[in-house]
Amino acid sequence: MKIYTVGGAVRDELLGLPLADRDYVVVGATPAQMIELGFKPVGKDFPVFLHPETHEEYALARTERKTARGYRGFEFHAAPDVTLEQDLARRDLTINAIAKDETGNIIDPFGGGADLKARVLRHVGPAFVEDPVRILRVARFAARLDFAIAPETMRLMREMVANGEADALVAERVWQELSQGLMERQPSRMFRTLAECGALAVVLPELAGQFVGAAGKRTPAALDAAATRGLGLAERFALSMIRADEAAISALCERLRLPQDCRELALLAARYHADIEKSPALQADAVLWLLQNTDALRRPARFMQLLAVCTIDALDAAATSFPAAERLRTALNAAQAVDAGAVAQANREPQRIREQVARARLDAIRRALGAEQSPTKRATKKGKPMIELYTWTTPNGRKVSIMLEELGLPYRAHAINIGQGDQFKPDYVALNPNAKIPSIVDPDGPGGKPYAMMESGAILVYLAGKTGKLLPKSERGKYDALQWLMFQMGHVGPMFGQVHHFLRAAKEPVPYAIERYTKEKDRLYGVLDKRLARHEYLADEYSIADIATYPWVARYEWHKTNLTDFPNVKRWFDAISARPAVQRGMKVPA
Ligand SMILES: N[C@@H](CCC(=O)N[C@@H](CS)C(=O)NCC(=O)O)C(=O)O
Repeated sequence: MKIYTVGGAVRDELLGLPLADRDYVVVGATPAQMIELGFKPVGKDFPVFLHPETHEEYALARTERKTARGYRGFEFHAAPDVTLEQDLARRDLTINAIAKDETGNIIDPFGGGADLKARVLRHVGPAFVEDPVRILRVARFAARLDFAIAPETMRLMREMVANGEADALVAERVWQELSQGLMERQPSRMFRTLAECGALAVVLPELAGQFVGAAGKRTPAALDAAATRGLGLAERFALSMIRADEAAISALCERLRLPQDCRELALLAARYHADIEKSPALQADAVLWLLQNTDALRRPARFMQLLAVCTIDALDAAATSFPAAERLRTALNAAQAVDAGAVAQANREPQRIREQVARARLDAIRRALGAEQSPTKRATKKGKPMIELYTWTTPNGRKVSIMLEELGLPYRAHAINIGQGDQFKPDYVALNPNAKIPSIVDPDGPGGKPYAMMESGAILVYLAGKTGKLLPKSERGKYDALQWLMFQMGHVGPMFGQVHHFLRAAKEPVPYAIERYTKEKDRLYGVLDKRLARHEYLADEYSIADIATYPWVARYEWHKTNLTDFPNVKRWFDAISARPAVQRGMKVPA
């Protein structure tokens, strides 16, 4: 019986790298002999034993025969007559097929030593194509060692992809290799190698877009910078998909069964990195909004990970400071320092506790960030273009003032008193052919030219498009929001409006109309309540659908609704009422 050290331990020793686990091959032994020597059998598919004292792995020399597609489709043959060379021949790369005997002699039948010197990853033999995991392993070794890939090996990898061999890769093996590769010194090399052989588009199609075009320059550099700075796996994975669609991130996480922390951070980074990057320009209320939406107050450690991801994304490896992260850390510290328990105790109206805590946090952030002026004033000083809003103290008007406040866009409100007939004046009808409020004029409209708009729903969609905010970024989320926005425009607004008219403004009581529209209004509350029982907001995240619906529900006393009859609507209503921007928007025009 002869024992050899093999694989990574020999390779790394020759490279002068620190030693990880040692693996051994035993030639000329039977399982019974191993057990007699006190080794513990552990291999399920082929004979592997643990040393009785060191617990290191000792495998009997074996050969392999391909029997089916995929990395499981092998039959093993282990017997005392299998030679060391035969065992080494079944390995993937020459640099992994070097052995060392007990006296320190190197056995290198495939030229692994020369390839180590030349810094080349080269396959051992034609059997390489039999295991698709090898494509991922080569890519991972490229990330680890920064070796070139031998052209003949790259050719084989391309053939494997073209033959559909890579389709047989199972999820857990993909993530196992991907996660190890991400933690290597130069993760970008893994993705470049996979892209070069065509495997990226097949095995990780959701990621492929991140390594071409403009993203293709930024993502690899950011990943390598993350490695230089020693960031963790969740951060590196988030960086690899930071510019991907949220639906693509979810699909990849689902398919490869990624750990929750990786999934959560990747989704947060994709959704909020642009806001975080722009955050130095945000007012205190928008900063609080950002902290709340990223759940920073409850999960500060995860928020720090998010800031680390955004910092790397915004910088190249050499730069050291990212003021946005500094400012958000300051804001988070200030908000965390607010004693929510004390605020709650000092409050006589329990239903207002959330609002009061939010206000206390806002004040703390404002103080910590230094006194800030309102967006309107700031913009005026700097001479930025201002949106003109023509509105009145009604739900349709308030949708737009809330939206403008949420966005922090500079605007000027003009009161169009619809009770006095201002909406019919020719100047106004020139802006809004339907003679209703609200309307806006954006001096910096499409193509940089002034643009006038009517219809509150369309205005909300326009402002969301202009700023990239308050309309979910995922395809699904966007259409969810648009459905509920249309539901508000087509049902909630018109029907609640009829109830208000017949209960408060009709020249004579019309019981039939009151009954008809009240019933319909209650039915609509039921629809909203059901939706909100399963979703925090109408489209999962706070959006223009909520902004459109909120001011109509805020008139619950006008249409004689007891919100406690619709507990989910009430929960949603209270949450939105606590938003400082909503409170400001509801007071426009003053
Ligand atoms: N669908 C329009 C409805 C606008 C609308 O009905 N506005 C009402 C105030 S909430 C109005 O201007 N009423 C004056 C009138 O009818 O003469 C929108 O959402 O913008």
